[in-house]
Amino acid sequence: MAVSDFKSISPTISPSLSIAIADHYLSLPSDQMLLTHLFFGTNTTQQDCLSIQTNLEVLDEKHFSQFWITDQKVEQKQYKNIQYARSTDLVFGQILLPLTKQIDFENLTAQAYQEIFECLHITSCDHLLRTWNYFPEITSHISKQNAATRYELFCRGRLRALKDCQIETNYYPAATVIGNQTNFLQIYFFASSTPGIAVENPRQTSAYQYPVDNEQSQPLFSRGLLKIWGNRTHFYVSGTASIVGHETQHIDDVCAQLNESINNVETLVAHANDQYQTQLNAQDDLLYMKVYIRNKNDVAHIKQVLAARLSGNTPRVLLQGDMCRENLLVEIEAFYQS
Ligand code: 3EB
Repeated sequence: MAVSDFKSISPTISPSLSIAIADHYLSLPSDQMLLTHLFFGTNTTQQDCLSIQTNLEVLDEKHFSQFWITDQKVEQKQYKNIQYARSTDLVFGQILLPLTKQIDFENLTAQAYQEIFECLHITSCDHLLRTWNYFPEITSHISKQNAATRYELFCRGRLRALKDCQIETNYYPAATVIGNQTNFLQIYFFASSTPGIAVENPRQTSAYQYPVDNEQSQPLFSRGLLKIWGNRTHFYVSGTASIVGHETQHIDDVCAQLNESINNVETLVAHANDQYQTQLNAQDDLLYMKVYIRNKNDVAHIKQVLAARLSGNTPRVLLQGDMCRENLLVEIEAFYQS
């Protein structure tokens, strides 16, 4: 969306919510407010709103920022370890917790999600729509005695907090979980006062039904979350990898993995349209695609696949990140807006 399009967002339907991709500072019309600014790479923070950096290396030398714009008045607040921005019907927040070698990562994750749910409760925005989760050593085993990886401990902590807090929704948010190279657990999240619609992918086993050794480590997320904001449709697609059923496909072939991941996203969009009478176009309504790449050497191959599969002007950002399964080389995240 061009910056000049902002004025066309209907202010009569409240709340309006629109995401713009830009590489520079934005000045908005007086009836529009920034809920948050998300940036990747070394872009500078935006001073007048909640400004969130994702500490993953950008592999295609481009600045990439998202601006979340609403017509509701926005306030910035803090709750325990959470910095958040809120309007009457929207909350965007971030929790950052330092890691130490001895830390119990399951407990830390449970604490983080507990604080998130408390924050949603006090803001009356109980419907968690989307989360992004980043932490180091995602596939490391915690100790020789413990077969669980950090990712599994993350899943257990998240599940425990979800069960304990008994939040009033009957679906899971869309989510991304990616390994970073920092010393922090970073979670940022988006919630609203009204529910969205969870969409599953007919090509994939629902993650909350994966066959797992321990049901306490079930990954609780939805493949995609559909949300109507007035005259706009948003579709938040979770981190999506080369998984069909519940099994990784195309081991050691990064191009085939990326093609399979895009097939998964396109199937999910078609399924959402079928089930909920939305009219999302899998190419034209794609606001951006984020691509998490395990090995930096794969960037040239990744770019070739993206050139073949996405329309030329769709913003994309390539980030170094680790997947939760060792055999996954790439994972994508899509955001639709129409
Ligand atoms: C997968 O499909 C890949 O645990 O919240 C992707 C997105 C993945 C979110 C999560 C995990 C999560 O299972 C991994």
